[in-house]
Amino acid sequence: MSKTFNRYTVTAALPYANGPKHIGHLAGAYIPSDVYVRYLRLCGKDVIFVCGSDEHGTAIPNQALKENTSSQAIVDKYDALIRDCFVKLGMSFDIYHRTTEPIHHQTSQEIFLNIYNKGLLTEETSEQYYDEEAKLFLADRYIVGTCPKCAHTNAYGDQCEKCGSTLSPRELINPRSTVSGKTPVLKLTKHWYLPLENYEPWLREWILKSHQDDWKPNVYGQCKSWIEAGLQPRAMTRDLDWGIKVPLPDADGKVLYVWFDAPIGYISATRALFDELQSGNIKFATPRRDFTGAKKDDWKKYWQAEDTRLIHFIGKDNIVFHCIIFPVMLHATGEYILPDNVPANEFMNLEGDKMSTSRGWSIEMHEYLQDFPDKPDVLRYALLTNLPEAKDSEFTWKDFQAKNNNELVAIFGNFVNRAVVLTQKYFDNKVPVQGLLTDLDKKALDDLKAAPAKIAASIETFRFREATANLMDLARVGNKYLAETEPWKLAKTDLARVGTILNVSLQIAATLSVVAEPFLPFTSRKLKDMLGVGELTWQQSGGNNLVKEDAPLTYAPLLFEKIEDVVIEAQIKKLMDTKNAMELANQPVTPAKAEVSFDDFSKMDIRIGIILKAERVDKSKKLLKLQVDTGIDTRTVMSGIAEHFTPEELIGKQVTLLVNLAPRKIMGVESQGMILMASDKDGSLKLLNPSGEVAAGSQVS
Ligand code: B3M
Ligand code: ZN
Repeated sequence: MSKTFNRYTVTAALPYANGPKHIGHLAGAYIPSDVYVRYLRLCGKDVIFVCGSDEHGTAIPNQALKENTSSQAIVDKYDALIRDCFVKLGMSFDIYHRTTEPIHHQTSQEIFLNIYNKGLLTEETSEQYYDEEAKLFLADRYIVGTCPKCAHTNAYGDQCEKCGSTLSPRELINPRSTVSGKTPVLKLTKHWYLPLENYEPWLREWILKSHQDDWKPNVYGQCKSWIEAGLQPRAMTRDLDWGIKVPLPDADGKVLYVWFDAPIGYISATRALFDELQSGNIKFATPRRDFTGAKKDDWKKYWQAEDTRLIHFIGKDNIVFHCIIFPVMLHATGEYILPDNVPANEFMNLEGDKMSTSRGWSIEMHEYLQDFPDKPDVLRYALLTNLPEAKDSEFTWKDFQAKNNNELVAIFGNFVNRAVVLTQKYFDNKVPVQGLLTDLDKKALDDLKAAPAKIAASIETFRFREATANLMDLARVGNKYLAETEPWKLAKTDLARVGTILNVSLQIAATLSVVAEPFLPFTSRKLKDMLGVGELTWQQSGGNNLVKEDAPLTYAPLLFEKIEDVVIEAQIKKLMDTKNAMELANQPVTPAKAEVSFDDFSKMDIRIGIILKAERVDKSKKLLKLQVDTGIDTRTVMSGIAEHFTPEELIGKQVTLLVNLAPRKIMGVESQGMILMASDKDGSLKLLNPSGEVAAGSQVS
């Protein structure tokens, strides 16, 4: 017997405000959760949708180091960027909060003390990795090393991004500090641990027994393997100066582990929502429904009432935190409900490789919006039809183009456009009389009637790819109906019949405007305005009288436009260029050569010369034959720079050259010296010339 729920709390993983977020994050947690909540709202459910920036953890100070700024500046910058992108991509949170807000610190410390005062945390002094040069204990993300499971050489202290294994720093082989690069030492420090092992029987009951059928196999499976592997105590505090202070007297220099405070961010965001709604002092709330009469303490209904359904939307790398650690924390307090489902998605890859901002192999949300500002729904649709719901999936720009051109334009847009344009042409832009229905009309209306329930069934079971396909199937019904009835051919002979066909078509379009809203909110808005149907509920969709006879239609441009090959080719080139640039930037610098003595160095006679002549060398792609005025004499020097400079551009240039290098024959020509060049990471060669004009023969020392 499934439980009856009277309200919903839906959360989407709080993205770290440590940098831009890419479209893979959208496919993981954000688009699915938005579809789900928008659907619940259309069904009139009491639902809140919370998210916000995750602003603690080592990812933030790490980025601050890279950008040579403060952690606060980093979270301010990226919280704003991510927040803006979510708005432009139609994420309909009721609040997008921040974990640096005081109410979050307060809520996190309350929950920590609740568990601590119950004696449910264990205190342990143990050896942790310490960076002697940076003078700081190294939290998980500050340590990298070789993964013991897959030998990936840059695995983090808590997780290997390559094989997804959850690790502890001591498991890493050849650990090194990401701060100083040095090998860390072990140093004693005290922390407070959540003894997960004590909750194994309870977790077996709560997850393995009662959620065996309703949690997705990928989620259930990961939880099962975690529990079967034997749960370990997990430190809930860290030696860091960025984070929420541990509210205990003997905890100077210690903060709450980010994965202790971050999930509490959902609760503090809910508290902030009702604080703001009740006070009217709106700072982060963007209420998407009528919250009239909301009271400050209403947040408790959404987190402490057993008839509330709590659903966490996340990516697979967050499963253990949302299904094991956070539920244990909530259970330990004895005051909170537990997630009823955690429909985590796997990863979305990009053009055959794992998406990664740091490797330059990603499509950042803000970059997409810069290039396609008027196409948020196209991205939503392309992602929805490729969601990694059961296994990793793939985004390719070609597929993005195909989904837009072959489905959104050719089916959805084409159907609506023909129905509206023909109504405009033959019926003065007013909904025609429906009149007598043929079997074909009735079939179309039967398919229409059945569509919302099919889409709903998929959404209710978190199968959003299938739900999106069911949505497009309704547009196909309309498209096929027009193709079979060909009203444009009947206008001269049977206008009444044309009217019936267009009326039925507009009924289909009206339902599309409702059931498309969770998936394509911007298109849905345009369609509703075009048809003048107002705000219909999910229950009203599928009906045969949503658009009233003689009601006026509002003209609107095409819902979707074709995307040309040249646009896609430019995106693919941009992706390759970014990746290449990142690879170069991340290329390690050539290590220094063995030490030489000053005497060794002083034997070299390095001068500034001027190139008088330059010519290509037959049968050689690389060589140029140069005549160089060395100030001492004019001599011939052969140099492998033909692929980097034309002879013409070298004439008159000052160069740095080693004049006492023993002469040697190159391609039959005696070369008397060597031009010194800088070889850049991308393999290009740059001349070394003085910062100002100097006489030929000037010595370099
Ligand atoms: N900040 C997301 C991540 O792993 C992490 C989620 C927190 S949800 C409480 O990037
Ligand atoms: Zn690994």
